[in-house]
Amino acid sequence: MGCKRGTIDEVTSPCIDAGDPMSPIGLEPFPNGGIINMGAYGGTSEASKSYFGKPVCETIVAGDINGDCEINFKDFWFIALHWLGNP
Ligand SMILES: [Ca+2]
Ligand SMILES: [Ca+2]
Repeated sequence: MGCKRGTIDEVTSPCIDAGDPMSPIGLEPFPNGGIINMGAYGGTSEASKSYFGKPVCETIVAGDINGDCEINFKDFWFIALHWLGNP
């Protein structure tokens, strides 16, 4: 993996959302992509925010789990992934 400890790149970091999908997001600020970041800051309030190639939506839509401003199968996938799961 190209995710080196201490690498901080707000936009292109391969660490963003590269953690275990089953791990709790922790304190990652929204939008956090629905997946914990890899690296020293993953799951903390210092984690890099996910980047979707467009400005972050200003209104947080209920049901938009990963914060890409759209409610689609990806959000359902995140819900299903953690459905009845142990945090
Ligand atoms: Ca994340
Ligand atoms: Ca979404």
